[in-house]
Amino acid sequence: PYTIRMLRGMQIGQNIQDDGPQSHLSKQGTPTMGGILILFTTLISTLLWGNLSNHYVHILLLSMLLFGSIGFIDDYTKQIRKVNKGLTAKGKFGLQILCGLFISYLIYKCPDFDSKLTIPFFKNISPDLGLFYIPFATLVIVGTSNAVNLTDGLDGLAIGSFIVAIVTYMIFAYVAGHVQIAQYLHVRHIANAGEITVICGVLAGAGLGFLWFNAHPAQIFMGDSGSIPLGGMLGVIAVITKQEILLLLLGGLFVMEAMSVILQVGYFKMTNGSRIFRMAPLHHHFELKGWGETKVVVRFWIISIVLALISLSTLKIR
Ligand code: 57M
Repeated sequence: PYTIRMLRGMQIGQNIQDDGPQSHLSKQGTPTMGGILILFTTLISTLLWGNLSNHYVHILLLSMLLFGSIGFIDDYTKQIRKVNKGLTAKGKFGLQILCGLFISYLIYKCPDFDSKLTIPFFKNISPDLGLFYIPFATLVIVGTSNAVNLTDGLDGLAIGSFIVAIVTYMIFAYVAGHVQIAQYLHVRHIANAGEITVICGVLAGAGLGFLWFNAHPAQIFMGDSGSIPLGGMLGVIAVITKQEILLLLLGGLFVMEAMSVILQVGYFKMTNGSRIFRMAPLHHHFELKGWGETKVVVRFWIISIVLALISLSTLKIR
């Protein structure tokens, strides 16, 4: 509440564009950049509970810092300096790719890391990408960062689905980092990856704390300072735990939202103005069909939970 009051006092409030669903106009001025609070909490808890000599912990904290800075610069220019509309789309994407490449290179260079892929439901197929692992991991990290950002358009939607995904990865990280359990489940053992469990737990806790205030009607939005680093970290965790392909299924909701934008924009350009959906990203389509905001959010959470349960089943069904 203190931060919300402070942001209000500093007039860091969301400017609602009038081309979106009309129901969003009442959200004008809602304090934003709450993501900083999530990142700060994550940092403090990781420093308290994480093993600070673990290189995967270093990489994740660095990812948070790099992607958090991109989101912060965008929010800062939009919300505080109010000089322009934030970073240009190309500028933001370029910075994300640079950070993604750097982080992927660091992961690739970790002594206990290999460039083989895990294919969900198939335990005997694991193609080795070699050096191509770096662009592949960059695609996963940058794609996830953008997909979570696009999903962040309704109260509680992005953070709720993020918590579901991160709790699932918490289980995968524990399994991959535990020699006996990994062996028993025929999952690739990744030495030192068990420590990622702590960061997943921390992110889930910080996310729940944020959701308390972001639940409809939201008292605060996370802003790009939240959605870009949270998505980036989710991608990095998928890469470190060697469950990158699984993210397509586990994060299926984020994929669906991003695909709806790609399809809508592509079709819009091809046909000079026709649309597949009433509005993209997909959550706006259902809002314009008359579903209430909470109905869309809760139903999308249900989809996330079902996808998480199917993803967990890959631990045994393979
Ligand atoms: C993120 N940001 C929200 C908030 C949040 C290419 C195009 C599809 C891009 C896309 C886009 O800009 N996406 C980026 C969407 C915004 O939320 C802020 O942004 C942060 C996340 N980055 O934390 O600070 C609005 O979302 C609502 N919101 C909530 N509760 C929350 O907890 O209600 C957010 C968090 C907030 C608030 O209203 O203001 C956003 O939607 O702008 N663009 C779009 O998404 C636009 N779509 C569009 O133009 N579709 C076109 C096609 C052809 C491109 C179409 O389908 O016809 C929509 N967004 C807006 N207006 N503002 C629709 C039109």
